[in-house]
Amino acid sequence: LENERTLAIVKPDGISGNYTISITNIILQSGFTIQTHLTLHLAQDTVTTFYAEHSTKTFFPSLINYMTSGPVLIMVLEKVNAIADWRTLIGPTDARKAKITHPHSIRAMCVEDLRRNCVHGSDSHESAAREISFFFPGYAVILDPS
Ligand code: YYY
Ligand code: MG
Repeated sequence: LENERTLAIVKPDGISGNYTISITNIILQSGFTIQTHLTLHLAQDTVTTFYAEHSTKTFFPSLINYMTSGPVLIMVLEKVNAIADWRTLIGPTDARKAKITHPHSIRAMCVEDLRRNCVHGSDSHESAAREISFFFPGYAVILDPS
């Protein structure tokens, strides 16, 4: 089994709610390594491009507002099966549902809300490849075989 990488983001409500340390502890205790990280206050253009797949959705303006409302912590996580395992750890998109169906998930721990759901995770190999290189050019989703 090969290591793979995924992109994780602690969103503005995760930072302002002081969940960063709890979240990074969960990440490390779950066997991920943090390959690189960056704290940024994202610009509207950056979020618009990052979430381009959602540009036609009714929630898009509120998503842009939310993601530009404060700094975020962006990380590249690595382990075997990183992409699926990080999605499992964060839980369902709607944190109100996460509290019921996935009470130990990160989203259930942090939030009450559908829109402000505390964390991001790449949803597929293709997304992870695109999202990692979007913020960290030179970092690949899979390590070079050597
Ligand atoms: O991948 P994930 O973050 O779980 O959900 P997406 O369907 O990709 O939506 C991205 C982001 O948009 C979500 O984390 C919250 C927000 N959002 C929303 O505000 N309202 C919705 N009905 C669906 C998603
Ligand atoms: Mg998504």
